[in-house]
Amino acid sequence: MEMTKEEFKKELQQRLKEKYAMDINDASSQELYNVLGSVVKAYYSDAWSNTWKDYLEDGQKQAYYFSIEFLPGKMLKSNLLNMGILETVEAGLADLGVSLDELAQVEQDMALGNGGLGRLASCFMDSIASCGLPGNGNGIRYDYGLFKQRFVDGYQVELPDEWLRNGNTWEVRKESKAVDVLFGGNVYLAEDTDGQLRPVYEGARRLRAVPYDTAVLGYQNHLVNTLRLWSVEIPESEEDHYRSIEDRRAFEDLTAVLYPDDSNERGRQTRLWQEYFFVSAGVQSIIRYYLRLNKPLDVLNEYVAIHINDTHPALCIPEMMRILMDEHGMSWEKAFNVTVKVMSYTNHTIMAEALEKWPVALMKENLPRMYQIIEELDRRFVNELTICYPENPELIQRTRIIQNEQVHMAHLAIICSHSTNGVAKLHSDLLKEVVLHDFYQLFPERFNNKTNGIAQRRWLQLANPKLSKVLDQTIGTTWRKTPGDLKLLQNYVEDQTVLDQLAEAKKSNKQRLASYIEETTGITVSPEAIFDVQIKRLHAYKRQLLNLLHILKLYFDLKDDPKKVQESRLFIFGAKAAPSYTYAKSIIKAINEVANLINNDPDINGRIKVVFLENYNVHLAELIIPAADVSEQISLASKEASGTSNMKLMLNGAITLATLDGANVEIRDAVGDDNVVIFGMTEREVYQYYERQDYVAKDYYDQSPVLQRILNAFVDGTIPNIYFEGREIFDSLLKHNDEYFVLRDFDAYVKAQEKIDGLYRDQHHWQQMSLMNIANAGRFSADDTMMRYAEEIWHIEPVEQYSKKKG
Ligand code: RUG
Repeated sequence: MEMTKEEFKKELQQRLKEKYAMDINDASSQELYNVLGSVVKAYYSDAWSNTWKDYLEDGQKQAYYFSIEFLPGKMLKSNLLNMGILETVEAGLADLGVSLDELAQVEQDMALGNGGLGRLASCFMDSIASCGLPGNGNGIRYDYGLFKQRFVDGYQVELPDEWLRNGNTWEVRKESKAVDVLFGGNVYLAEDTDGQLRPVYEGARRLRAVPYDTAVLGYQNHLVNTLRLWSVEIPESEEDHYRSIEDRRAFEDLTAVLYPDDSNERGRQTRLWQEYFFVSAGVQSIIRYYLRLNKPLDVLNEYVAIHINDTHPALCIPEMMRILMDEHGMSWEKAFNVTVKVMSYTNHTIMAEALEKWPVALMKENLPRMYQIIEELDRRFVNELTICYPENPELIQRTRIIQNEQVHMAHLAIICSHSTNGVAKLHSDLLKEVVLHDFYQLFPERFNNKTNGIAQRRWLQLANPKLSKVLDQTIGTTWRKTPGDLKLLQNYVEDQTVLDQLAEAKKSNKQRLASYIEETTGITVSPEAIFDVQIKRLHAYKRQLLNLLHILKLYFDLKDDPKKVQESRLFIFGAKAAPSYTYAKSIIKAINEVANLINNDPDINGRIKVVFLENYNVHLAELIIPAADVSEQISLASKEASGTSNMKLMLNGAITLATLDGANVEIRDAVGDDNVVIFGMTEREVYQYYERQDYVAKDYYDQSPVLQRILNAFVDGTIPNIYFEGREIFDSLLKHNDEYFVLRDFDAYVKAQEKIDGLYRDQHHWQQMSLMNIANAGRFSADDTMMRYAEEIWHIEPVEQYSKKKG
């Protein structure tokens, strides 16, 4: 994949002529972007097909990462970076009078995910390829990605995300690889001509799953894996089955929209269909590919690993059983044995409401064969446990797959796979000790931790070229391939020149963000202020409300004493709320109204500003994160499984202000107590409250005039235009006893914020802390995380190593 600047320019101009019969000067940005995309694609196409062929010829074991969400963001620059031609292309375009940055803006963010879960899947895809690992993604090609968020009078309004409107340069439709997926109808077992019992389907709906493949380029290693996303179509042979256009539409819409909910999934038929659709299509295509290897199916696990990312793809298990038994005549025992060895599962939450369950009736009606297999899996599990633990029927009741007329997807995933992992040490411990304790006792060897990681190339090299340059000049360039080498930066903690350069890079990123804020919101902000950032989905447990209460405290303090010594602060929020989550939407409205109040109050004179940026997405994250001074990670301890914005912000030199939750604990361990600010209850204290049931939020209000003034502001008109929302928030804290202990942690949070203020005042020391954060962020590289999945769960090896062994 090599190319000189002149070759690139020639190729671009040639293709522009071929496609649009135009010269550079006449082409629109969209046209240029399309052509640039096709040039880039042509450059990696050989490597893509070679990777595929090599895997096949070598009989290489491959991992398949099944996820209902992928959130890759824009791909142009990351593809160029990974191909090693970012600078060549940038310079070539500049020669032609075109800015790469401007062209990159034309690309629509591929937002086929809600937040952390989907973004993690995409970071993993990048790292799998960059580590030379044979691994592919499998998901859904939604016609509409996560909704576009607009604020109208401070309220969140959701608009459709028509990301495919101008086509998608990166995907390749693979009609010949389509498979059929069956839904509904009746299934019964009947003897076939060979005497075997086989399922007979009556009245089932047959839909076609068509794959769209996207290349996933490894970082400068000539390896190109595949992200396969499935789209629904109606097979020609089935067209007569549709009585009306509306009837047909309902099926065609199966892959139309992403469910805009990241943790509280309501039981919906379409969602269940989506889950089965991409799982069935994916497993079928894996088996079809495997059969080309001419190996027996009972050693499938030596060639294939399937990863179930959260429970949404857990139907992989019965679907694999179905294919092995119904289509290939394997016995139940053998099929189960292989399936367990092939499958592994990651849990991403301990929140009970987010642990998926499907009503038996719904599953039976829509996926009758799946249900039959699940029922048998459950029956056999119960039988086995009854033999092993005859004295413990409660254990059986608690762990079985089908309970109270519901299918528990996490139970299915744990019982029928060989590995269950959490996504940060604390989270994995909680799974073992509390949430999945029964399963841990049954299958201790299956439980493990794999702390999340981030694609450091995107979040540092691409998002923060200024900092990257300082790093190159200071510690050389090896960190670009080996993020652990960022550690070398620690040697410069006393070097004022380096500290100044880091400060300069941060300032320039803050200026860039300040310009964006001014352009998009009209609010003028000073790059001198502390940029205090909370970017994540809006959810009560993440406690954006705690942040808001503190902002109000600062506001009232300054109103009372305009001379109060306090660093200027810019509070930046980015968050989408699920459209049906009214409480989260009320918090958005409240933040926006507080922002209006404070930003326009002449007494405050700009010393505090609050900006809620619309439509938080991957691209915006790339702009905000490099500019952040403070990283707000303030969820109630035990609730955030890991978090990943915490890692991205740390890597970009922000100081973490955090509770000991999720991966914050490991961030603290990595940088040491002196380089983070920790506050609030520990997860143990939270559990103690749950046990004693003695939290009384109102006591905190009654005893604190400060809290009284702040909370009253929500209902007494101090914060304007939030009559209903203010009451809802006020009541959630006092009448409904503050589910996420916001009031309990408030004082500690205020003190922690005061500490931040003091630390920032000493700029030299602040820069040292910032440096230590960058230097110690290497361990959160998704490359390392993926190597651990590869070695300990999937048992796959980097291709290089594999070839060496063969040689
Ligand atoms: O809430 C979690 C985050 O803590 C975590 O970092 C991320 C990736 O592991 O997954 C998020 N998550 C959890 N998204 N959806 C769920 C529940 O299904």
